[in-house]
Amino acid sequence: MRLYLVGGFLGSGKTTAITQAAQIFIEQGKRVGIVTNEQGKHLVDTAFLRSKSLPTLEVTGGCICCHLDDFNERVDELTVRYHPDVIFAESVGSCADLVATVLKPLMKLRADFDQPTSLSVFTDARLFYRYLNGLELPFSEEVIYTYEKQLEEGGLIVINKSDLLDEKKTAELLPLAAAKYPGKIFRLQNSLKASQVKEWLELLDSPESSQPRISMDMDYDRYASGEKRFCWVDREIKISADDQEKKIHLLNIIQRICRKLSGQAYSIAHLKFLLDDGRENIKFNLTALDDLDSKFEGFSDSLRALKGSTYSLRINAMIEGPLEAIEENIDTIISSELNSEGIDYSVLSGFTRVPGYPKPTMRIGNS
Ligand SMILES: Nc1nc2c(ncn2[C@@H]2O[C@H](COP(=O)(O)OP(=O)(O)O)[C@@H](O)[C@H]2O)c(=O)[nH]1
Ligand SMILES: [Mg+2]
Repeated sequence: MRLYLVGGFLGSGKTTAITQAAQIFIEQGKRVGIVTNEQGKHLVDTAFLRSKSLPTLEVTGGCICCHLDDFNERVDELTVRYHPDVIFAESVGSCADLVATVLKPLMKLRADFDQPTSLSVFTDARLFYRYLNGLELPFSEEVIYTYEKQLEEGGLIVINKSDLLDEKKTAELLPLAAAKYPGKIFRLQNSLKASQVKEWLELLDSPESSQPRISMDMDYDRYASGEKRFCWVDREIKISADDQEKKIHLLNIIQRICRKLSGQAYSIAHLKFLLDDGRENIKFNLTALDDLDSKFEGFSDSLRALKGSTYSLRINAMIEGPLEAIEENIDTIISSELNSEGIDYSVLSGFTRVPGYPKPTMRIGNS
């Protein structure tokens, strides 16, 4: 059984690439299992992957590194239920130190994984460009420490969303990256394209794919101070919108929350919505560097395609900013938008947390 561990910053495109990759393997006749991982409890990604009939289990409420036993249990469960040939594991985007706390421990604990296991580190091309050029970044220094450490430990860095960077910037980026990180493999990728995701998989299975085996020096106090700046807010609501007119309020909720939390007091690591009518779903995902208006183009058309009368709306917000304000804004927008029109809704579940101090289950340094 082959493990593909996919790390990298929040919103960099890990789930998108895994979704494509899983479908590619399935078309090739392989059996696939996926483990998602977030700080929250009611994950948009899990619901999305399952809606595509991809066998998916999750580690929630913290990262794989600090919940390695849970991760192992999920892998065992996937093995018993689906007999996978390959497993994709996505780590929380605010997580680093995966070589020492996940890869090395798994090599020790699990005889059923083919060696070597692979680690890809994803980054949004636009964020990486800004970082390498010393331009202003949308997150605090504490959070950027984790981003830097993710890049440091990756042998293969997938510079994802390459389609969102113009040619001139792309041409500048690669030499800068090679100069700062000698020896690493950089791969420009548009994960919305299956052909490019297929090439990534081929690279991971090729001998030139460089796999990191060195545990980094990691300042856990600094890492923890970055983690603490994030707030996670989950909501899942059920809404009756039995005529087309009412659906506009679902769109308004998503749009208003995005606008509010794009304000100065916040940095959006990710803001994800999954709207499901029981048969089909649409996903909306905003990250700090996205232009909201252009992201919304097309989204209202997708909403029109949903035909149900009852919807569930799942919201996952991972945001740098004050927790109470984030929660209050989300809840106020939901209630004001729906109450003003007398639309029935109920809150199915909710969850809020600020990640705690990272305490890996097992950490293996360099011997
Ligand atoms: N244009 C473009 N968008 C992408 C690409 N990969 C992911 N996205 C979008 O980026 C957002 C975040 O992606 P997601 O896979 O959820 O990121 P994750 O948090 O790393 O799992 C989503 O809106 C995706 O559709 C890409 O290569 N190009
Ligand atoms: Mg994801």
